[in-house]
Order: sequence, then structure tokens, then C-alpha cells
Amino acid sequence: MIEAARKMLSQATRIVSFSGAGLSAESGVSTFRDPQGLWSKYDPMRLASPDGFADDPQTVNAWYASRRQDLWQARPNPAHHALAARTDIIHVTQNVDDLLERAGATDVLHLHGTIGKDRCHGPCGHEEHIDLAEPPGLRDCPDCGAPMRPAVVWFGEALPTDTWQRAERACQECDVLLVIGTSAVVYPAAGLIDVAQSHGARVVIVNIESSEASGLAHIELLGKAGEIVPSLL
Ligand code: BV8
Repeated sequence: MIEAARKMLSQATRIVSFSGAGLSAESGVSTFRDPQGLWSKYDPMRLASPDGFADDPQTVNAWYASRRQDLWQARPNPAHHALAARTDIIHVTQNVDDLLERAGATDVLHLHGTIGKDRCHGPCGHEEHIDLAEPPGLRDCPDCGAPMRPAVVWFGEALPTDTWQRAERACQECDVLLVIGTSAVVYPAAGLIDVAQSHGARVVIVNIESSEASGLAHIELLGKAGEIVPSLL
């Protein structure tokens, strides 16, 4: 199976990688759905939402502060490095971490934003890079006074239009979609797998278990991203 997938990738001219939290799991970054993952201690459906932030901004800020400090300690794993080395591949990720960039990737399409920045919760668009080692507390936007919040896409919020359109077009045009470490339950991001497949792409999935996308896979490789992805690329 790995040989067949490697052959498929070597013959492809347009490859898109589509990754989720499982890509960063071996770097020590919590995933969303496994038992000890982010969902266990907190309910991210609640906290990763405008309502959750309005109801309890302190807890939301504390949750992101702890995730930011975990990310500060994390290092890219072999899967990040293998993907980053392939400058011919378009990298689309649901992840808000910067581990692909730390492995040298450029122009990563972050569908759900990035945890390394804060932005104004209001309409003014003010953004600030934050120090992952010493994440900021609650504070207001210096430009308009609305609260500052992580520059991620919360549940119920729209994805960044330009990023979404670039990712959608890449999935419509690719020969192979390499899906890595996602449960494929969050939309509209997970819908990109069907977009690729319905436009004729071959879908290769790397995951430690089956997922909502398994039915769309031409090849599904069960195992750790950090072990399989380098052998594929
Ligand atoms: C929106 C950022 C509308 C925040 C996140 C249909 C269409 C459109 C929307 C919806 C829809 N149905 C429902 C919705 C609403 C909602 C949604 O999808 N809900 C789900 C839960 C049912 N979607 C939204 O709200 C989206 N917005 O639709 O807006 C709109 C339009 C216009 C105007 C206004 C509004 C926004 C969704 C984005 C939410 N933000 N993150 C933050 O991080 O704090 S989502 C969050 O979960 C992550 O970013 C990630 O993207 C997502 C999914 O998680 P995964 O990455 O898949 O991680 P998970 O833990 O689930 O899985 C890990 C996988 O890895 C597992 O399969 C595991 O087996 C595997 N694994 C583990 N270890 C390894 C491994 N694999 C390999 N190797 C390993 N070592």
C-alpha cells in the first residue's frame, strides 16, 4: 500500500496536502478528539466560539495561553519536515500551529487561522504577533477598544475568504490529495476532500485510525504521520 501510494505521488504533478491535528500529535500538540486531547479538559465547541469568549473571556484566554505555551515547547516532527521539503506541494492545513513553517514551509494555507497572532474581535482588523512563551492576557484593541482575541477561526465564524478560495481551487485542480491526521468532521474544511475526489483527484489518507473521510480514500495508510509521511515523500 505504501509502495502504491508512493508511486501515485511520484507520478502526480499537482499535489495538495490537507492536514489536521494528527500531523502535530507526535510533536506533543494536543489533538481535538482523542481522549487526552483538548476536548477532554475543556469543551472547545464552547470555548472556541464567540459565545464562549463573550461568556467567559478569562477561561478562553487561559485555554489559549496553555496551548500557546505547549506549542512553544513543541518541535516539528519528521512529517512536518518531509512536507516542508516538498516546495512543489500546496499545503492546506486546519491546524493553527506554526510547525510546518518552523520546518521551513512557506505560504501554508491556514484555513482556521493561526494561534501565533491575536486580532481585534471588532471590525478594525488590527493584528499583533504574540510571544508563545509569554502569551498575553485579556486586553483591548489599541485602535478601536474592542477586545483582542486569538487570530483563529472559531466555530460559527467564517473562514478567511482568500485562503479558502485558494485552497478550494487547489483541491479542484490537484491530481493527488494527501490527507494527514484529520477526523474530517469540521466543515467546510473537511468538504475539501470531497471537492478533490469529485474533481478526479486520487485521495491518499494517513491516519492512525479510520475517519469520516475513509470512504473517499483510494489508499488509506493506517499508522503515525511522523513515520508514514516521510516514507511517502
Ligand atoms: C463556519 C480553530 C459559517 C480554533 C477550529 C457545514 C458547513 C459549514 C459549517 C458547518 C457545517 N456543519 C457544521 C458546521 C459548523 C461547524 C462545524 O463544522 N462543526 C462540526 C464540529 C460539526 N463549522 C464551523 O463553525 C466553521 N465555520 O462554518 O462558519 C459561516 C459562514 C459565513 C459567515 C459566518 C459563519 C468554522 C470551523 C473552524 C473551527 N475552528 N479550530 C482553535 O483551534 O482553537 S476547528 C478544530 O477542529 C481544529 O482547527 C481542526 O481543524 C478541527 C478538526 O480537528 P482535526 O484537525 O481533525 O483534529 P481531530 O482531533 O478531530 O482529529 C485528529 C485526527 O488525527 C484523528 O483522526 C486521529 O485519529 C488522527 N491522529 C492522531 N494522532 C495521529 C493521527 N494521525 C496520524 N498520526 C498521528 N500521530
